[in-house]
Amino acid sequence: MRIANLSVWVMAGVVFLSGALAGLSAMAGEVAGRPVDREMGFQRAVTEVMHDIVWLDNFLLYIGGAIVLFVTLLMLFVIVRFNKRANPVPASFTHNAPLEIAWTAIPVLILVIIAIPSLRLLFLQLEVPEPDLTIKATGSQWYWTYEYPDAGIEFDAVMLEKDELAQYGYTAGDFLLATDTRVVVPVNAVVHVLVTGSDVIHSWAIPSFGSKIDAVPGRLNETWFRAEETGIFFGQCSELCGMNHSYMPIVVEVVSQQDYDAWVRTQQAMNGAATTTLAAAE
Ligand SMILES: [Cu+2]
Repeated sequence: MRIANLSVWVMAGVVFLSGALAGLSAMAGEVAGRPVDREMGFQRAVTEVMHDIVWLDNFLLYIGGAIVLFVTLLMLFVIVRFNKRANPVPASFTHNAPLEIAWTAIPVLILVIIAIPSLRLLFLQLEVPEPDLTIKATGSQWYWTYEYPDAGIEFDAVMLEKDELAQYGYTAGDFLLATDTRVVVPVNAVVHVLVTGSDVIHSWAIPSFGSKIDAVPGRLNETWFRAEETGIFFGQCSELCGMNHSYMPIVVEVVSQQDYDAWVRTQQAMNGAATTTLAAAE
């Protein structure tokens, strides 16, 4: 009777906690592309990879929760049922073949169940689909350089200081996330990102895209994303790279195809102007 009461309370507690956590992540899920005050879960996902990462995380949470609940109930049962007072003369057997087979086979089965979606996600992240657009991101102490090899565009993205934010259309809350230039990509396009470092190891990471790949000097890493909605998405260098590691954020602006084409033309005109000026100066 006492045990039954206890398990009801434990189960009520677990249900309450999971409800509260789900509520919190739903609350934080209104905004995509940036961290939010009191956020508990992930930033809202806008790519297939990130949707799958969130799903896998929840899936593992439920499996882990069920195991914790099971072990806790088992321990409580043993404490109450087999203490010295309740069970003064203990049994003396040492083996139980069916039980031993079960406690080996069931964990193996659980690991297999976890491995299937994990490997599926790993291959989804690592196998880059036919790209619509390729961008090269080079990490340097302490800014990122972006190249669009097909369009002949190249620029640096440097973090904005507090007093520069308004001038670039950002608010005070964007400090440490906003940069002077942005990576611009079309919505629903497969963007192939080549990532390298020029000095030390950096890491190009955008939480809402589920993209995170090390930028290693002398090595070309690759990742990809296909953003499902337009907007501005923030990320940060995610490999300790030195004194100003936290001052080299990443900004990706996802726009419509027409806006992207217009942006490319503007950038090409600016680059062209710069080249002409240089040539004139020589
Ligand atoms: Cu860095």
